[in-house]
Amino acid sequence: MNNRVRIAALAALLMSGAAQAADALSIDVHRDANCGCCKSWIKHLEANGFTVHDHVEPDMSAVKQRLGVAPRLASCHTAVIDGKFVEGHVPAAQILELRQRPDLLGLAVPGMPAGSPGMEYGDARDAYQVIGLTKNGKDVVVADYPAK
Ligand SMILES: [Cu+2]
Repeated sequence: MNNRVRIAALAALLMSGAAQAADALSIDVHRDANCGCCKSWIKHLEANGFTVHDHVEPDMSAVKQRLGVAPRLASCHTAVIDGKFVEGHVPAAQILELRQRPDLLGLAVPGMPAGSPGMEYGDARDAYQVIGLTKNGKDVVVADYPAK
């Protein structure tokens, strides 16, 4: 390889790295048209540096089925990042953690617990857990938020 080719190859490598970093936090959110708490969760993601692609869906249960969200894990909106699902009001911190967990197909906060991101009612918080679905179909606790 002569120097010019080497420099061009290096530049291409650096640029692809930069492009990856730039869209690394890109996330697709699927939701019903009139879901207010879904919009609040989107604001939480944007405040934490995510670029959100918002998709209004006519049939969320079909979306959940297509994305492999088990009914026991279901909530309102369903997001997708890196080909993995993020179901319900999952905090940004665990979405970042999901990217380091090749064992997981996705994350969920089942139901709509008060005090989770996008479900704020003053300072009140229900106890809730962030559940990971493993490739073996098992639920594991990824984070535990106590009531307050
Ligand atoms: Cu909700």
